[in-house]
Amino acid sequence: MFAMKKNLQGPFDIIGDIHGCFEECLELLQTIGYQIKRDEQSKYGFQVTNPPGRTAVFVGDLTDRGPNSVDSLRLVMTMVENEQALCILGNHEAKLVKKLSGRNVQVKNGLETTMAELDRESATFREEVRRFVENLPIQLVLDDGKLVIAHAGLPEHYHGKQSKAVTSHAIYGDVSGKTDEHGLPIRRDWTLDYKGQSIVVYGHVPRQESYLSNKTYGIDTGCVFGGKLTCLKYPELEFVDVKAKKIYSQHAHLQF
Ligand SMILES: [Mn+2]
Repeated sequence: MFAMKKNLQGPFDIIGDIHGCFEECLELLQTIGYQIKRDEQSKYGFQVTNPPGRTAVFVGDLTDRGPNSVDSLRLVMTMVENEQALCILGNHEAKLVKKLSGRNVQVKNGLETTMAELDRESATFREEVRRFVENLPIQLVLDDGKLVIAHAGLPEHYHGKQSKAVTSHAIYGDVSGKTDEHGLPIRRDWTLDYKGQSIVVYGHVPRQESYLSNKTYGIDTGCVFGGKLTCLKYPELEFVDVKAKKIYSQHAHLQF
């Protein structure tokens, strides 16, 4: 699915890959002015008040590896349902929807933590998650086209386009199918020859620090690996981050 929301002009608070780091997500949102309460009466268990005029945007990979994927889902589902946030599809959601649809996927690379949590939830909630994830767009074109958001980023010729190649790049990045000695995919840095006018914001590639390259902003700062969770404020283009409370998962290359 694809979402053209050029008329939405922000301001936005774009949040990097959560991967089940619910506590850090809560702390980050509260730091930037969101009020969040647990509320048993509301559909997904939370009540959120945004700072005036602002909309949150989640870049995908909400779940897997971290300690609390279910509350991460409940919070984001609340905010999306109430039009307080937008969320796009990450590769971990792409796999989750396959699993929840009964397709044969390998339950590894963190999916085992999410499935263990979801197995303790009701069948109704699992179905709500499946439907939520199934409907996530793969790219967002916002603010008259001045801002493009995709989980793994997108080169200019894919902005506002729809095809298998666009979907693949948006979810997995510029991958060759080759893996390194740790079994991690080898990706080309597509941002190096980006010459577009639009600002592109993405997650997916965990780094020690957020990464600005030719008007593209990589904001996955490896929270689940013990790094931090980062927000990029738009149009201010200011970063706000909170440190991970612990190392939840080991990354083969990254040390924090
Ligand atoms: Mn990812």
